[in-house]
Amino acid sequence: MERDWDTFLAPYEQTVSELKVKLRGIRKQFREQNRHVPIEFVTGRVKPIESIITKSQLRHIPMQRLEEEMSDIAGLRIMCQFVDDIHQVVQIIRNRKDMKVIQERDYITNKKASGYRSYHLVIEYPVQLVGGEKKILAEIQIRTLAMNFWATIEHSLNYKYQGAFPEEMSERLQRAAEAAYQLDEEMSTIREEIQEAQRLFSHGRGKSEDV
Ligand code: 0O2
Repeated sequence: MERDWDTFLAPYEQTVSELKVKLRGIRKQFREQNRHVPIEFVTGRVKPIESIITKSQLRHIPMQRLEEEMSDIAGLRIMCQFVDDIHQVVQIIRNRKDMKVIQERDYITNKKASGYRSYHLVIEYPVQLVGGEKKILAEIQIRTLAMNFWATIEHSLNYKYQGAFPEEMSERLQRAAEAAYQLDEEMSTIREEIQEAQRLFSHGRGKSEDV
């Protein structure tokens, strides 16, 4: 039987819209409190129908099991300035009462063979529909701007090569991923040194500020 995709995807559309508002709300709260904002920006999308079908065939997921077995139909991405911010955002999400973390994948400590780095959370989000509550799975990818820069370009190149990079190209991409990671490390070190200098400076003046 033909699937009614509009009806199937409607709760996912609602989930992505609500989560974008909520995650952007975290950013606003930090700004209002004059604290360092751990979230740079948030994006979200519902997986296109063709991608759902392709992934279900690749992973042998039966169409009637999509809700339970495909956790990234609703997808959110949170971009951060620093690696430390990622851990702070993960903790904020773990503490929330309006969503439940059901899986965590740390591709920062354990990068993928491609060189990909990101922190992935699968959450269960109760969306309120006219017919009652429905629990929707959503994937939240949390990464630095440098990780996002690499992943965005690698993803579009991958699409052009249909996943079959020549060996030399994948080695160069892995090196580029490492360079992006080194950049993150260096930015964190610079930030720590600035924070330390501020602490020493404000010590005498009885003031402290968040970098
Ligand atoms: P799209 O177009 O982003 O939606 P598995 O791969 O089996 O370990 P699974 O279920 O695919 O597990 O989840 P995983 O690996 O935690 O997350 C998959 C998503 O992470 C991908 O979604 C990408 O968004 C991202 N991702 C994972 N590996 C890479 C990579 O090597 N390069 C880039 N650029 N992104 C990656 P989709 O559905 O593949 O694609």
